[in-house]
Amino acid sequence: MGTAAELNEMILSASSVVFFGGAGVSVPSGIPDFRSSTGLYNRQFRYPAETMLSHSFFVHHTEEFYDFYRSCMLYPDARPNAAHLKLAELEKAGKLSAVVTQNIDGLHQAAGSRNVIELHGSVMRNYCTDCGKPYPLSYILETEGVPKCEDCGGVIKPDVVLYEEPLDGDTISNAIYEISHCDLLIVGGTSLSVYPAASFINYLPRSAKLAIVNLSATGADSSADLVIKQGIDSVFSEIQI
Ligand code: CNA
Repeated sequence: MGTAAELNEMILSASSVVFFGGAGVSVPSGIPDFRSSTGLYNRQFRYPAETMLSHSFFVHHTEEFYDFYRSCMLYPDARPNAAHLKLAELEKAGKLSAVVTQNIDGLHQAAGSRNVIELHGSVMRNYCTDCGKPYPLSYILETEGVPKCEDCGGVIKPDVVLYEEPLDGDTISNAIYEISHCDLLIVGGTSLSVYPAASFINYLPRSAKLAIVNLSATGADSSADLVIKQGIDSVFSEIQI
């Protein structure tokens, strides 16, 4: 099994690193992932979590969507952990060109990362589905039931990609551009089971290296140059540049 020291060597030898991450990155910050034993998909709700996070559920059961969303998807007190902070440091040092994330929690930006490509949107942004007026996360937290637009009364929707919804085209292009121009891709805290996001790592050039930091096995382990099955925060806290 790979070690943080080996990852450190790979980072030092690389000239352009991209990080591709998922919910596991924020688990040490206290935000549950989906597919771990403690994840949301293993908890009992009236409807399956995947159903409640679908576009049709948002449209037809908006009140229940917001019950689930406020209680299980919003963590306003969560703070960046060692992984978020080290990635921001690597970018500042000119080593890392982008963080491509499936996360919606805004913790990479809170840690200081600038080029964050959010494949699935962000809970920080919300908008009126009728007039488009933007609303901050605080508006969702301060209101009860279905949040409505102050100007037109329209239903407000989080700028989060729900199941059945397409990913934004420019965001896909940016992610693919960054991955296809790096010489080291670090994949971390993701089961690589949500598509199309997981397929973007296939744009990594053949000459580039692939490192995976994930507690459980992923479908890309066999093609990786390094696989570390440890907590992502402890691995990144050992990286020194
Ligand atoms: P997932 O399918 O739940 O997989 C998470 C992976 O992280 C699993 O393979 C775990 O083994 C691994 N993992 C958990 N804890 C750690 C840790 N401390 N160190 C290393 N690895 C760990 O989540 P994915 O991101 O792969 O799936 C994509 C979904 C999850 C996206 O659509 C996200 O929007 C969604 N999601 C995001 C958040 C968030 O923004 N923080 C939280 C929950 C779900």
